[in-house]
Amino acid sequence: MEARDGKESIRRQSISDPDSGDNGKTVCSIQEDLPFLLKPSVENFYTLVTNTALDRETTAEYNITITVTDLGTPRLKTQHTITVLVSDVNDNAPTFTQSSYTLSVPENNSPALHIGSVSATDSDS
Ligand SMILES: [Ca+2]
Ligand SMILES: [Ca+2]
Ligand SMILES: [Ca+2]
Repeated sequence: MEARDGKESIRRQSISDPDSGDNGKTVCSIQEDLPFLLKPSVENFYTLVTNTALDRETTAEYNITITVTDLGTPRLKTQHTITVLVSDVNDNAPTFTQSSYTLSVPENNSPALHIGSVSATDSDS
Protein backbone atom coordinates (compact mmCIF):
# COMPACT_ATOMS: atom_id res chain seq x y z
CA MET A 1 0.00 0.00 0.00
CA GLU A 2 0.94 3.62 -0.34
CA ALA A 3 -0.18 6.17 2.21
CA ARG A 4 0.79 9.63 1.07
CA ASP A 5 -2.26 11.49 2.31
CA GLY A 6 -2.45 9.59 5.59
CA LYS A 7 -6.13 8.74 5.15
CA GLU A 8 -6.05 6.18 2.41
CA SER A 9 -8.47 3.34 2.75
CA ILE A 10 -6.60 0.08 2.58
CA ARG A 11 -8.98 -2.73 3.38
CA ARG A 12 -12.60 -3.47 4.11
CA GLN A 13 -13.50 -6.19 6.54
CA SER A 14 -16.88 -7.86 6.58
CA ILE A 15 -18.16 -9.26 9.85
CA SER A 16 -21.16 -11.50 10.37
CA ASP A 17 -22.73 -13.19 13.41
CA PRO A 18 -25.73 -15.47 12.84
CA ASP A 19 -27.29 -14.84 16.32
CA SER A 20 -30.23 -12.38 16.70
CA GLY A 21 -30.64 -9.16 18.76
CA ASP A 22 -27.68 -8.10 20.91
CA ASN A 23 -26.32 -11.62 20.54
CA GLY A 24 -25.78 -10.81 16.87
CA LYS A 25 -24.56 -7.19 17.22
CA THR A 26 -20.84 -6.87 16.73
CA VAL A 27 -18.15 -4.40 17.80
CA CYS A 28 -14.85 -4.49 15.98
CA SER A 29 -11.52 -3.10 17.14
CA ILE A 30 -7.77 -3.20 16.52
CA GLN A 31 -4.77 -2.58 18.78
CA GLU A 32 -4.40 1.08 19.78
CA ASP A 33 -0.62 1.34 19.32
CA LEU A 34 -0.79 1.14 15.53
CA PRO A 35 -1.00 3.99 12.97
CA PHE A 36 -4.33 2.65 11.72
CA LEU A 37 -7.99 3.16 12.52
CA LEU A 38 -10.87 0.80 11.93
CA LYS A 39 -13.96 2.77 10.93
CA PRO A 40 -17.48 1.42 10.62
CA SER A 41 -18.85 1.92 7.11
CA VAL A 42 -22.06 0.18 6.07
CA GLU A 43 -23.58 -2.43 8.38
CA ASN A 44 -21.14 -5.17 9.28
CA PHE A 45 -18.38 -3.55 7.23
CA TYR A 46 -15.36 -1.80 8.65
CA THR A 47 -12.79 0.19 6.74
CA LEU A 48 -9.17 0.12 7.80
CA VAL A 49 -7.50 3.50 7.25
CA THR A 50 -4.12 4.98 8.10
CA ASN A 51 -4.12 7.80 10.65
CA THR A 52 -0.61 9.06 9.99
CA ALA A 53 2.01 8.94 7.24
CA LEU A 54 3.88 5.64 7.23
CA ASP A 55 7.63 5.29 6.70
CA ARG A 56 8.78 2.04 5.08
CA GLU A 57 12.37 2.72 6.19
CA THR A 58 11.18 2.66 9.82
CA THR A 59 8.52 -0.05 9.70
CA ALA A 60 7.91 -2.02 6.52
CA GLU A 61 5.30 -4.43 7.85
CA TYR A 62 2.46 -4.31 10.36
CA ASN A 63 0.49 -7.17 11.83
CA ILE A 64 -2.97 -5.94 12.75
CA THR A 65 -5.13 -8.07 15.02
CA ILE A 66 -8.80 -7.34 14.43
CA THR A 67 -11.02 -8.33 17.35
CA VAL A 68 -14.75 -8.68 16.82
CA THR A 69 -16.97 -9.01 19.90
CA ASP A 70 -20.74 -9.52 20.05
CA LEU A 71 -22.98 -7.80 22.62
CA GLY A 72 -24.52 -11.01 23.95
CA THR A 73 -24.08 -12.55 27.39
CA PRO A 74 -21.50 -13.89 27.71
CA ARG A 75 -19.69 -11.83 25.09
CA LEU A 76 -18.11 -13.98 22.45
CA LYS A 77 -15.17 -12.83 20.39
CA THR A 78 -13.11 -13.82 17.39
CA GLN A 79 -9.71 -12.48 16.39
CA HIS A 80 -8.17 -12.30 12.95
CA THR A 81 -4.69 -11.05 12.07
CA ILE A 82 -3.93 -9.31 8.81
CA THR A 83 -0.55 -8.21 7.50
CA VAL A 84 -0.04 -4.79 5.92
CA LEU A 85 3.09 -4.35 3.81
CA VAL A 86 4.26 -0.76 3.26
CA SER A 87 5.48 -0.39 -0.33
CA ASP A 88 8.52 1.72 -1.07
CA VAL A 89 8.53 5.26 -2.43
CA ASN A 90 11.84 6.82 -3.48
CA ASP A 91 12.00 9.36 -0.64
CA ASN A 92 15.66 9.14 0.36
CA ALA A 93 18.63 10.54 -1.56
CA PRO A 94 21.74 8.37 -1.65
CA THR A 95 24.31 9.21 1.03
CA PHE A 96 28.04 8.67 1.25
CA THR A 97 29.13 6.38 4.05
CA GLN A 98 31.68 9.01 5.18
CA SER A 99 31.02 12.74 5.40
CA SER A 100 34.49 13.61 4.03
CA TYR A 101 37.31 11.77 2.38
CA THR A 102 40.99 12.67 2.20
CA LEU A 103 43.07 10.60 -0.15
CA SER A 104 46.73 11.03 -1.02
CA VAL A 105 48.60 10.10 -4.11
CA PRO A 106 52.34 10.32 -4.73
CA GLU A 107 53.52 12.60 -7.50
CA ASN A 108 55.11 11.13 -10.58
CA ASN A 109 52.46 8.45 -10.38
CA SER A 110 51.90 5.88 -13.07
CA PRO A 111 48.58 5.90 -15.05
CA ALA A 112 45.65 4.06 -13.43
CA LEU A 113 47.25 4.17 -9.97
CA HIS A 114 44.64 3.17 -7.36
CA ILE A 115 44.12 6.14 -5.03
CA GLY A 116 41.26 4.94 -2.84
CA SER A 117 37.54 4.28 -2.93
CA VAL A 118 34.33 5.87 -1.78
CA SER A 119 30.98 4.25 -1.16
CA ALA A 120 27.39 5.42 -0.99
CA THR A 121 24.15 3.77 0.10
CA ASP A 122 20.45 4.40 -0.39
CA SER A 123 17.93 3.31 2.23
CA ASP A 124 15.10 2.88 -0.29
CA SER A 125 14.59 -0.58 -1.67
CA1 LIG B 1 10.52 6.88 4.02
CA1 LIG C 1 16.49 6.64 -3.02
CA1 LIG D 1 11.47 4.84 0.69
